[in-house]
Amino acid sequence: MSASKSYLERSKLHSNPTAKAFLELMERKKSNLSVAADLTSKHALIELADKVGPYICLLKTHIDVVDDFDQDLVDQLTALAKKHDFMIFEDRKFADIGNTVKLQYSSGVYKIASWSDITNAHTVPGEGIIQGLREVGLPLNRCLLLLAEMSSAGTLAKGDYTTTTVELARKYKDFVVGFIAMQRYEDRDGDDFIYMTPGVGLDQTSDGLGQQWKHPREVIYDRGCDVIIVGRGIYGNGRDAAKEAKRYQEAGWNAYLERIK
Ligand code: 6AU
Repeated sequence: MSASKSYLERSKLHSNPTAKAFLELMERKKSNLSVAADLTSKHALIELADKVGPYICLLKTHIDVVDDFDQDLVDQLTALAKKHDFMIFEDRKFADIGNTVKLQYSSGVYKIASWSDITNAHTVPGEGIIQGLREVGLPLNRCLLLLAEMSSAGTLAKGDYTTTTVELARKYKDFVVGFIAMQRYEDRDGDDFIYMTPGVGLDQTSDGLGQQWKHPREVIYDRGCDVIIVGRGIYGNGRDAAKEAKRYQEAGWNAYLERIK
């Protein structure tokens, strides 16, 4: 079972080069924390990335909410990724037919494929969405997460939808390296997917808009997921982001050590 192995052991056997590098990075940095940097100004986003950089394995962006987006923002974020040793995940949640997502991933204002190591997609359109993204992403050594479940109340991503999404991931293992999920699924035929879980908070359980927050230990230890994705728990309500990031890093890492013991 991949859940009981260390990130380092898993990295040695992983066939996707980006997933391999990501698992190595997690072990090297002792971090399974991804910060969801949902900020609308370039300056604030860069400042947050620099503050939390030492504690994270992955910076998650919603680049289309930034009012003053420009190429310099991308250049600065990629420089910070080098400086602090983290990867970048643009949480684009692609959801269209293969041909359209190819254009959305490669082109337009954001040119996501040119800078984002990891991105994600819904499987509503069927496997064409994976094929389209894969044509763009694979030659650039990018990789994809599928949204198998969501953290929000009343989500429709459950049951057969989740099961079929996992089947699709198995079919395109060279490009699909994991899931946005609320729990780890059973491994089959040497599966080693990376499970990233949003909806994580130490101090609050909901936001009044459907988001549901769980404790890092519940996510990593009880539910067997690999990465905690934390947004407002770290930068919300005027919090000291560096201090909070350290707190979440420790909570996530201790739960992981307990799991692989
Ligand atoms: O910690 P929060 O609630 O401030 O931020 C959670 C982040 C947001 C959401 O867009 C994202 O996680 N998210 C996702 C992702 C990562 O795909 C899926 C989901 O089901 N729930 C969720 O909150 O940036």
